[in-house]
Amino acid sequence: MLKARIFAIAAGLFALVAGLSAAGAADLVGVPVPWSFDLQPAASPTMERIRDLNVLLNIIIIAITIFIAGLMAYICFKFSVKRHPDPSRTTHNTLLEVVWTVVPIIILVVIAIPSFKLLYFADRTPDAEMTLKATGHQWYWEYTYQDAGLKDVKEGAEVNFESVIACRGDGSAADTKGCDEFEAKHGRKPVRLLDTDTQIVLPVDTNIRLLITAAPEGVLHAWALPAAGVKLDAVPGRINETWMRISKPGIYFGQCSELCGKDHGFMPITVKMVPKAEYAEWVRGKLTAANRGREKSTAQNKGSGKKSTQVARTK
Ligand SMILES: [Cu+2]
Repeated sequence: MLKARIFAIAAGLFALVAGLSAAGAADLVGVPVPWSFDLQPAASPTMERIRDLNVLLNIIIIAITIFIAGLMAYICFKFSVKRHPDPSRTTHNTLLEVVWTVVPIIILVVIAIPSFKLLYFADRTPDAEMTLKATGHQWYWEYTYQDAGLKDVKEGAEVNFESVIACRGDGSAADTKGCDEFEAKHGRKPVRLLDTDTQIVLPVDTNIRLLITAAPEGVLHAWALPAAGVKLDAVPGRINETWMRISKPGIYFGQCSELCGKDHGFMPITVKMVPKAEYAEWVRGKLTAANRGREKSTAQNKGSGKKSTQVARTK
């Protein structure tokens, strides 16, 4: 009876959790749901490997915990004063000392090998198809498509925009304004503290090189997109590199993940993954506008004798 009831509760909990993770895997990825746990569903090869490593580590941790707890219970029972009034005076046991030194070393090696493989895998991709640079400011992100990934786009063309939190959504009058604007534009309420006024649009099934840095006059930030397994420090005066490849279209959420100051909690990251054709259309629209501005500023710079600020494509 009791067994059946425990089984029913466990099955119910499992169904609830499975349902919630399915809900989390919908169009909006990375939205918090009540009672959820575990990592976000993997959307990139890096995240798949992070999840695998997580499973391996959990198996090792649980096995060690059970072994140590069992050993402690056995010792407490077997060698209590009542059952073992006359303790042994043994101080050394060579075999035991070798075992308890060598076994942890083997465990660490078993952990280190996949860890290093994963570190190098996430570090960079040998064949990046496009390059996105993210710059952390106090307190928002700026994005530059240094290489938009279109073969026919001329050198120096790039897209640049700032991405600021859509609204803080804490209910105060000043904050609801942005929320209403967002809802009018997107037809849904903004996800609290995760939606931005300008989404990063990226193509699916593309190796995207990510360059992460922070404004020279600013502070440390970290660009993180959990579903893609990306979390990298944004350091003033330094460019860190990583990459991602996401296959499923959708809107992915992340946040600044380095305590950076008073508005650390208000600099989210919103990535919209779209089919390649849709991305090409979007980026072309942005490029035209960007180049028009660039041509104008180049003409002005020439007039004033300044050098052009064009940036060469990274290829
Ligand atoms: Cu930050």
